[in-house]
Amino acid sequence: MLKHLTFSPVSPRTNLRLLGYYAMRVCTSRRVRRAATRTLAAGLGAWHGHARHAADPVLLASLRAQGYVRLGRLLPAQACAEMVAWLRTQPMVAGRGDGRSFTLDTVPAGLNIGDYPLDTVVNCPHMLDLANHPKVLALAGAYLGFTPVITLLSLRWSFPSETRDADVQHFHRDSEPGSIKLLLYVTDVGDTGGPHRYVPRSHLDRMPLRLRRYGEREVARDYGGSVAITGAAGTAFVIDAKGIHKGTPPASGPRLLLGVQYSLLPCLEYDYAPVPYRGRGRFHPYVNRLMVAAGAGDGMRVAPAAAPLPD
Ligand SMILES: O=C(O)CCC(=O)C(=O)O
Repeated sequence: MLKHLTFSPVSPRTNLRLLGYYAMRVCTSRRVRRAATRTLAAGLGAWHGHARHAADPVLLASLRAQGYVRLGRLLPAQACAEMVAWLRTQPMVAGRGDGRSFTLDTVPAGLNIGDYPLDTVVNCPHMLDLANHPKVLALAGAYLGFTPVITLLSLRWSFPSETRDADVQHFHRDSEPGSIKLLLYVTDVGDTGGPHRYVPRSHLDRMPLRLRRYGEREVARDYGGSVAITGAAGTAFVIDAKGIHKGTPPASGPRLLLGVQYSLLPCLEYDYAPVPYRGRGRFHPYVNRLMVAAGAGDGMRVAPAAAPLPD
C-alpha cells in the first residue's frame, strides 16, 4: 500500500507536487489531456532516447477502443498456488479500514478488504516477473507512448462481507491520470467470486472535475451496462483506469487480486518509498525504480529508460 501525500506546513516540495496533481485534475478536456500526454512522451523520448514497444497490435487496438483487454492466463495455476501459500504466513493490513494487521487465517469478522505492505508485495514469488512481463510492458509502453514506470503494486484480498468498500467496490474512475492497470486473479473468480466489472468505452469520456461513484442504474442508462470479467487463477486483463470500473464483492469465498499500475511519470499524489528486493530476478531499473530500492539484491542495475525491455 502506498501513502497518499497531504499538504504540509514544512515541506514546500510536497505542496508543489500536490498543486501539480490538482492542476492536472482540473484539466478535464480529453483533447488537452491527450496532447499533454503526447508531449510528455515525446519529451521523455528526447531526454532518455527513444524506445520501441512492439505491442501485440490486436491487444493495443482493443485497449484503445474499449478501455480494457483480456490477456488470458498469464500465470500458471501452480504459480498462483505458490503465491497464496507464501502469502498465508504474511501479515496484511486493513488499510482501507481501521489499519488492523492480520493474516489469511485470522481475518477479522466483517472485514471486506486486506492489502499487503509493499515489502511483502515486492518479494512475493512471481510478483515482479509478472509486473515486468514483456507482453504487458510492451502494451503499456505502446499505449502510453514511452517506457512505463510502475506507479502502484498491490496484492489485495476481498472477503465476503455484509458491507462494501467505499471506493473499489463501487463504480469509480481512478485518480491517477494517464495510467493503465494490469489486474490478475490469483484465485479462481467465477460469477459469485467477485468479478471485476468494466464499463466499455467510458475511458473516452471527458474526465469529471470531481471523482465520484456511479450507480448501477446510471451505468445501465448512460453506457448500456458493464462487462464482468471472470476467469481461473492466473487470468489477467488490462484496463485504462480512467474508465469506470469496480470489483464486485465476492460471495463464494475470498478473492486475491494482483494489481500493477503503469504510468509515464510517478503519480504526484503518492509518497514513494522503494523497498529492498531479496529475489534473484533481473528487472529494468527505470520501470521498477519507485517500488524497488536501487542497488538492492542483484536484480536492479542502473540503466537508461530507453534500454531495451526484456523479451
Ligand atoms: O477489485 C477490483 O476488481 C477493482 C479494483 C479497482 O477498482 C482498482 O484497482 O482501482
